[in-house]
Amino acid sequence: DLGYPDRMNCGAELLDATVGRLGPDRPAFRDAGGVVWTYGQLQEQVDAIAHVLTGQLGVLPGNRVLLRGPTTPWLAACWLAVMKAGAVAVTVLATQRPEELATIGRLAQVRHALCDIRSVDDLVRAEVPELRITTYGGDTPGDLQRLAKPGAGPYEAVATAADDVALIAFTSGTTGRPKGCLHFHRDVLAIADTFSAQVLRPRPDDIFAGSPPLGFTFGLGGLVVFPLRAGASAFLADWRGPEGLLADIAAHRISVLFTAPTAYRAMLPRLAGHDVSTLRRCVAAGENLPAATWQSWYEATGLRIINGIGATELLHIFISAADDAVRPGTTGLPVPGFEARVVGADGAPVPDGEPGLLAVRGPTGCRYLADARQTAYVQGGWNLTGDTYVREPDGYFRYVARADDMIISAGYNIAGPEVEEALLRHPDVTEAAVVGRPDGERGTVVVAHVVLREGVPQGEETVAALRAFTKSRIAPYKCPRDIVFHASLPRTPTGKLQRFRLRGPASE
Ligand code: 3SK
Repeated sequence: DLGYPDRMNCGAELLDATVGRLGPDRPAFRDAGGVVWTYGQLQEQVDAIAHVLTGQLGVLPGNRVLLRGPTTPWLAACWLAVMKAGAVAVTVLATQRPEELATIGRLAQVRHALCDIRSVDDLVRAEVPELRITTYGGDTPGDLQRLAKPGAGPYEAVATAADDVALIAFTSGTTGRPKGCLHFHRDVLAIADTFSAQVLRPRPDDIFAGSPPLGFTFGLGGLVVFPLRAGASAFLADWRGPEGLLADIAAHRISVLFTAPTAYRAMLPRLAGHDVSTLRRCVAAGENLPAATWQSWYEATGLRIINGIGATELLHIFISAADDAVRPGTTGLPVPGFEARVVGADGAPVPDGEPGLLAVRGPTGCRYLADARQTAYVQGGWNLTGDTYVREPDGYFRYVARADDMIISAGYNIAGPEVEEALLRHPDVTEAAVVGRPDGERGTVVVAHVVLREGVPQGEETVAALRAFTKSRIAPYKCPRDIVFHASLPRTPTGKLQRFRLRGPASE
């Protein structure tokens, strides 16, 4: 029990309470243009936006407000204003296309949108019925700035109930069918008071940065909720590739980094010439972190990556470990406040050391918006995440594969990530995705889709070298029958590998 009162507003708790505790003068957000907003300035902006929402726009508590734009302090301020106004934020990605926006608009029944001027065209094209779009930001002030009345003064946050819905977060849909996940005001604080406070342990002088967008709860938590709850600051800018992130770390003296395993891998060969000595915490989530990537980052920087598994359904990370508790090759232990176990198809726990389905429960949990898949995801109060895991005898949880990514070949169970891990240890491989392909003889055969280091030839010699390399590391029955080279692998807008797009005949 995190002891929250029945009435609380997460926007007020994150912003007003922090200003009350630490004063208005500390930096809150920095942007790519070098602008720094102090907590006091952020509070003024947020309150001005909240006045426009409830005044000129007529937004009522419980109304759904879609938020869309690049990662900027303005977007974060709009989110906080929606929270303080007691409305429900529907966060989408600036990269989502009209068709996806139309689906989200229809499912969430949004009637209002706050949208960065630079991202408005596709939202207009989505033709969401009765949607009133108010633009903000960019170099030219949008409607929001024009509507704001100077001197409107402080805005008193709506006294929402702790279990009023604050946020509808859409899953990125690795299989293309998005689901809206409802999260309460108390859930937003719970992720800060569990994973952040107890595993990450940020300090007020920390500067956060990272690649996940605010429309992905990995980014919203890591770049807005966690820094504000700790009285720290965040550098808010769009992902500009591994070189861009490394340059930002050096230029803005970043100390806490949130990004995906792929980005750590992509930064590794580019570390030389970039000062990353200000980093003290590195978090990886969004997909499996191979032990090889953890080890290489540790050797190059001396930093132990805090691996984590999170889910939009549970809002943020629920299994993780930091510092001396890290065991490379595992995800870690249940975050304090969460419980986890590994179960069989019947829902009963399987013995330690045996693979099964990961089940989790804790202060946050899945409530899908009008979606029949709820009953499959939550059973007996446990959230079934769709991942195959093993609980080791020492209580650590080790990722095996997404449950639907297990490959059964000639009666053998093969976990794609184990084969990927073997391939990724080869110095010429930068990305690997291993899937099954139907085969008349063996049922399914293992196919590896690989991105090579720049300049490595894609010919038969490389195929033979990778085959020999994997055979020296894992049992021959797990080794790829075919190896297909790609310039990049298909990913969702939040960076998750779309293995389903690689299944079927091996082709470029
Ligand atoms: O979806 C994920 O993988 C995730 C990871 C960390 C935090 C939040 C999320 C949604």
